[in-house]
Amino acid sequence: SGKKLRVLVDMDGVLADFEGGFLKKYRSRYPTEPYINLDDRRGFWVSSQYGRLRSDLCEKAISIWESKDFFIDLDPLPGGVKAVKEMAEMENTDVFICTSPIKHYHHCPHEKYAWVEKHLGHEFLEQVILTRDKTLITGDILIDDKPDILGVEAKPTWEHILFTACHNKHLTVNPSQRRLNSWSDDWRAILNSKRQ
Ligand code: DGP
Repeated sequence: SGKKLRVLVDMDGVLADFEGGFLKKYRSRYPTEPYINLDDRRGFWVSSQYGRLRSDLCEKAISIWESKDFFIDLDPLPGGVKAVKEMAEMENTDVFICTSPIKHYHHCPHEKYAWVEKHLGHEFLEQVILTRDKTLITGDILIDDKPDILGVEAKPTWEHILFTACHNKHLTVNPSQRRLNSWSDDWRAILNSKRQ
């Protein structure tokens, strides 16, 4: 009964393994440079933490995700593709992939569509929302690993569900903020809690 539930699902760090893909390509391109193990990642911005390690590593980190094939080569995170496909099949449920492309646009937007087509299927391209400001998008839930999702809209319609990632697992968030620890966690219960 009631209105359809609208679920917004982030891509990098939620469906696609940005952190793992980054570290693998960084170490392969810069085998003699220091790096940060995923267990030691702190803060959303990879380039900021690399810049604190050594200032020139900031731009070396950026060079990785600005390279061709970075985004298309990202592995799916465990259970994400299956969960999103199941969600899309649920009654009274609309699912959208809501992702912010990097501003170096030469490869990223194209490869994000290609990733969705490859892993979720051609029909799922209909569900893709590329935006740098997720507060403008209306929905009931936004599943995203970024702790602070800000934009021009001060009161977004969605409830942000923090998806646990290497960079946010140690964060003590606002006690009212709900988490999804992985795709093995009970995402169905979170969706059902928002239904009328
Ligand atoms: P989203 O997960 O949709 O909020 O998109 C954020 C994008 O930014 C995603 O592709 C990961 C990427 N990203 C991670 N760390 C950095 C960084 O230090 N600098 C920049 N420019 N982008 C980053």
